[in-house]
Amino acid sequence: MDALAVDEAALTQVRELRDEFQRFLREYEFGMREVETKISILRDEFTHDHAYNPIEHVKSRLKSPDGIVEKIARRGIEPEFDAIREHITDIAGVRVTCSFVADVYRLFDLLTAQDDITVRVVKDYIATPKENGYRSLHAILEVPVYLSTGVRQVPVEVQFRTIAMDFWASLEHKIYYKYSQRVPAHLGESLASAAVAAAELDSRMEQLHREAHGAAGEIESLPTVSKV
Ligand code: 0O2
Repeated sequence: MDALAVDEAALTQVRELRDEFQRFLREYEFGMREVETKISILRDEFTHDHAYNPIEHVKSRLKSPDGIVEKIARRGIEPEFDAIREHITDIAGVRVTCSFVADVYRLFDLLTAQDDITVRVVKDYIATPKENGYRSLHAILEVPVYLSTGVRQVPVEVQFRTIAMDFWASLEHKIYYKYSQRVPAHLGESLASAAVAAAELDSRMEQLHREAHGAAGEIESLPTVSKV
């Protein structure tokens, strides 16, 4: 076999691997789009039928190839597509920022009650905040994605949080990376106390909202899962 033939064979292999990786990532992108659509339908329905929008904003992201490789190495996962599928469940991520804590749980209930959604894991960092003060409700949801080759159950990590939680998490994330993951103690303490202040603000704002809008604006008066 001459050198040119060997190169061609190697190149073909690399191209096949690239195509397979792109196909692999596309499944997550489709899963993410399914969840985005579900959330956007709920948002539109709330806005039109209940004159109330519990969602402030929605952000989605696919984990970067570098991020996937870093997690494979950190967790000691077999570098095979099936193993990655099984062990890395946050390749597709959707973050839903809500107005109030009650909306966070309302949205979570409405989404997870849908028949085609399977809840794999729930981590309630609002009920039990992380030591550094981080709050959010995390869920790994599986959604069916219908491809020409059949159906795939795709995991999507959905994070539900309030604006105050999002503000805190975004600042903490910047500080964490600025100090290369070793946040000085005094900053860590300030962050933890800022997280408590943010939670208090959330609760006061929700109270104010209820007082201002009375029964008509009561978050509890919005439809429950069973009525949908
Ligand atoms: P990115 O860029 O947001 O995706 P692991 O995923 O292995 O780190 P675990 O237990 O599987 O850990 O995930 P967990 O606890 O559900 O949290 C994963 C994601 O939640 C993180 O994703 C962050 O988005 C967010 N998160 C969790 N803890 C914190 C925190 O203390 N501060 C902030 N700012 N965000 C947090 P990634 O992959 O780290 O980043």
